[in-house]
Amino acid sequence: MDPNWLPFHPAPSKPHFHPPKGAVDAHCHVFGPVHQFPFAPQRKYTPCDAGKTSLFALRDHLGFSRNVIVQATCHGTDNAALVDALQSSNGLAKGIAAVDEDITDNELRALDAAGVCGVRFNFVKRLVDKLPQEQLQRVAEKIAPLNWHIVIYFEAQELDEIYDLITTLPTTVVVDHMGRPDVTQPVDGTEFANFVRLMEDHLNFWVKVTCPERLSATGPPAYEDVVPFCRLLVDRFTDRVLWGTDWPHPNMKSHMPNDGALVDFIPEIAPTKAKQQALLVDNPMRLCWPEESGS
Ligand code: 0GY
Repeated sequence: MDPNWLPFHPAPSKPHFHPPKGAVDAHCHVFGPVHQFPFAPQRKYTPCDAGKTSLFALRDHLGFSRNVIVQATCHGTDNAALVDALQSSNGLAKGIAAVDEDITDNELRALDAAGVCGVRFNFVKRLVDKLPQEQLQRVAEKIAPLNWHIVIYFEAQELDEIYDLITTLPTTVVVDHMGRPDVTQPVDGTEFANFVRLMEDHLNFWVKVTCPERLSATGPPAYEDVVPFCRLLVDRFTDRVLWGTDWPHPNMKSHMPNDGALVDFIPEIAPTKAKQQALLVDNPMRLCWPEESGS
C-alpha cells in the first residue's frame, strides 16, 4: 500500500443508533485481496487489502443487512473482486461496476446476473487520467435495456461543466457524496444552491448523503458543519437519498473515521423514524432490489 495510506479503523465502536430492520449500506468498496484480485496498473493509489469478509463482518457489527458495493478506481474496469463479493453475499449485496465503452452485451448481462445494478463514472480529476464524457454517453445507451442506474462522482466546482451532459442521461442518476460541496460555504449559498436546483429540476437524480469525514472542516466525531447540507437534502428529497459508510475510506488523509460513529451521525441528518426508513431501507431497496421491494 502507499506509504501514507490510512488503513480502515481496526475496531469500530458499536453504534448507539440502531438502524431499522433491513438497512442498506449503499456506498462501500472492496479492495483486493491483491494476491487474488490485483489492482489496476493505471490506478492513482494503492490501498491496503479490504476484502469481502471484512466488509460483511462490518455490516453485521453496525447492524446493517445489505451492501451496495461500488467499484473503486484502484481496480479500474476489472470488476472481478466486486463480482466475487456479490456472489458470496447470498443476495445481500448489489454492485456498481466500472466498465469500458466497448463492453459487450454479453459481458453486461453477466454482470447483471452477478448482482450489478449500475455503473459508475468518476469525474474527480485526481482519480482518473481522462474525464469519461464520451464513455458515459455510449455506456448509458448500452445499459438502458438492463434498467441499471448511473452513479456519478464529481466535485462541486465541476458541476457547471458537466451539467448538460449528466442531465440528458436517460436513466436514474445517483450523485456521490452530495456532489462534494465546500461545507465552509453557507448551506444556502450559490454553490450548494446549484446542486439543490439540479435535484429539484431533474426528478431522475438521487443523492448519497455520505462522507462527512471527507467534507468536514470541523472534523470528527460530530462533523457538525456537514449536518445542515445532509439535512437539507434528506428533508427536501426524502425519497431520493441514500446513505453509506464509504468503508474502507480510500484516500482519507486527515483521519480515519470510526464507522460506528458514522452510523451515529445518521439520526443527526435524518431525525425521524420515517426519514431513517426511507434513507436506509425503502430507497436503496427500490433502487437496487426492485424485485424485492414491490416496485
Ligand atoms: C470514495 C471516494 C474516493 C475514491 C474513490 O473510486 C475511488 O477510488 O471513489 C476518493 O478518493 O474521494 O467514494 O470512495
